[in-house]
Amino acid sequence: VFDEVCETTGVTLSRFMNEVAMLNPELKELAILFGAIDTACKAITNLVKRSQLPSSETLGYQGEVNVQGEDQKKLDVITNDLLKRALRFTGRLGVLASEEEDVPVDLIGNDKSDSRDILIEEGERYVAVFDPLDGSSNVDAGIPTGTIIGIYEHDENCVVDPDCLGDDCSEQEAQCLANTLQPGTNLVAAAYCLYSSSTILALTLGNGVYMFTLDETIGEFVLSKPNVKIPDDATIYSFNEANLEMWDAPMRKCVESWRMGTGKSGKTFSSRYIGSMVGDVHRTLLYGGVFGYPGDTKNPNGKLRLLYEGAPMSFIMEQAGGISTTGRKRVMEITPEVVHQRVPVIMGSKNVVQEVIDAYAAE
Ligand code: AHM
Ligand code: MG
Repeated sequence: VFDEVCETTGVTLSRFMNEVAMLNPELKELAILFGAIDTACKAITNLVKRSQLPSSETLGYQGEVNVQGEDQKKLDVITNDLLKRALRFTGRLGVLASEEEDVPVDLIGNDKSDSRDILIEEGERYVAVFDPLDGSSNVDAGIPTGTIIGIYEHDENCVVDPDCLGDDCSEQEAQCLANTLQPGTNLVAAAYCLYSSSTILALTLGNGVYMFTLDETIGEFVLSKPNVKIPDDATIYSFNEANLEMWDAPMRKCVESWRMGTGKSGKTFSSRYIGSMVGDVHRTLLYGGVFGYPGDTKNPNGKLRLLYEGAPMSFIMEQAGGISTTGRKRVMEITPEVVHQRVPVIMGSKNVVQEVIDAYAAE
């Protein structure tokens, strides 16, 4: 019976994670976190899909005036709460940081945002960093959005005593919250979920990239692309070119050479830009090319956030055989100093991104 089920459904995400956990018992807890991610991403799929319907209960269609700003904000908040709750109730999380939380949330000591007690399991604990709905300003136009998640190990000695007082308490808290400020090289897992014509969940546990497509007929993520590798060469670039005049000179020169066909490949490039990082990176992984949000004169560190956008997406890109750089440095090697720190990101096909690194080096 089991074989038959698998033949009809393929390898589901839960089966995949179960097998990973059986072969690597130390990853058992990680598999439980992915169970929460699995459910949260399915729920977010439905929220995004239904958000523009007049009958949408969660958002309540407000008509033309309010549909822009207000509903958008609501969706950000709802998806943040959804993912946060899904992850924390696994009992395997020590602390989390999110684009939608001003400061990291300590889940062991005193998460003041939710008064319900949760059981914290003994054993391995993790730190989750995420952007629950990246590119959410696109939702009104039905344009793809995505969730980005990074998982780090938690320092097991770090527990805030719920009865601590004053300075003692803030010191303990600060130390625990600093658990979120780890470089990408410490990531044990990263994932993104793309909400588009299909819902696609891509993940890495540090051993290649696996993509799962949501099969809505059975409500499961099914393995659709095992061990994805990005092409080493391709002729697509993906930048907000309106900022070109403000970019660092090496970046500008590279894009200009790709336009003219005077880059290393000698070919003229095409431009593709959704303005939704998950969608743009997903396409780049599959078709090759380069996606970036470089530094410019107004924002020397670009727009994207290191912790929950730059680092997890760079981990996935590198695991698919690509490169991710600021132009001067590997994104994965940067230790964040603050949670919402920004970072210039240029990632994609090996040979194309190498041209950017070379241009910066020649500066
Ligand atoms: P957000 O976190 O506020 O949604 O912004 C991040 C998004 C990315 O998905 C995308 O790559 C970038 O912003 C696009 O920015 P721009 O509109 O400046 O091109
Ligand atoms: Mg974002």
